[in-house]
Amino acid sequence: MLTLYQRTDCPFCWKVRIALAELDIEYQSVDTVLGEKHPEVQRLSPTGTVPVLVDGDVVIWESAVIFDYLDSRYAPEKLISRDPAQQARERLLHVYSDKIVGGCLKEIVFEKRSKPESEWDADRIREGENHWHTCQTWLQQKLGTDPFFGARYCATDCALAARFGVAEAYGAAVNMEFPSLLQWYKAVTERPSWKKAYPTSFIRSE
Ligand SMILES: N[C@@H](CCC(=O)N[C@@H](CS)C(=O)NCC(=O)O)C(=O)O
Repeated sequence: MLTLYQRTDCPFCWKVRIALAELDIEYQSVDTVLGEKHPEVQRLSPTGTVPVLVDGDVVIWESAVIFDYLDSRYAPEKLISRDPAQQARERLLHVYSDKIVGGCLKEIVFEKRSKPESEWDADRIREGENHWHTCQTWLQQKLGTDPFFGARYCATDCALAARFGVAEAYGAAVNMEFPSLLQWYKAVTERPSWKKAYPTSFIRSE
């Protein structure tokens, strides 16, 4: 059986769990906690980060490569298009999700989870929210009137669903200002994979 080393609220781990659920792949989970130098993760991964997927003697410590592996090993073309131009479009949006969306949400999440509300840096949160607004404007334009970010539900939808889920959990949920994104979020959260992969908890300051 596959083993996923992960942290429940980590968006990189969350998107992998969504993909595993979408592909109906069974796995066992080894949960780590924030800041912990989990000995197995340190041994398996040169970056020391989660997620790490172990499948027999195959060890993968980078989420994008986990998606590639799951696709070619277990479910070809289910989450990754084989059309070169379409695949490139989907991959770029996936990179945007990891780097740009991840970057601005980090400002909000790190601030809100690290200290009590009375000590939050309002300027930092506002800056993150403004940046998040810009991201949503850009993403809505990319989505247009399509139901999903790929030609059909794809790896990018898994990645963005987890990011939007983090935003929601930290008070920055998509709203009526972005009707197409809202409709997309409703569609991805109604899929069985959403419930199966949803984090067991989010970090909050005492
Ligand atoms: N590029 C990596 C990024 C993974 C990453 O940054 N994981 C974070 C959690 S969200 C991590 O493990 N940080 C170290 C820690 O939590 O101790 C990937 O896509 O897998």
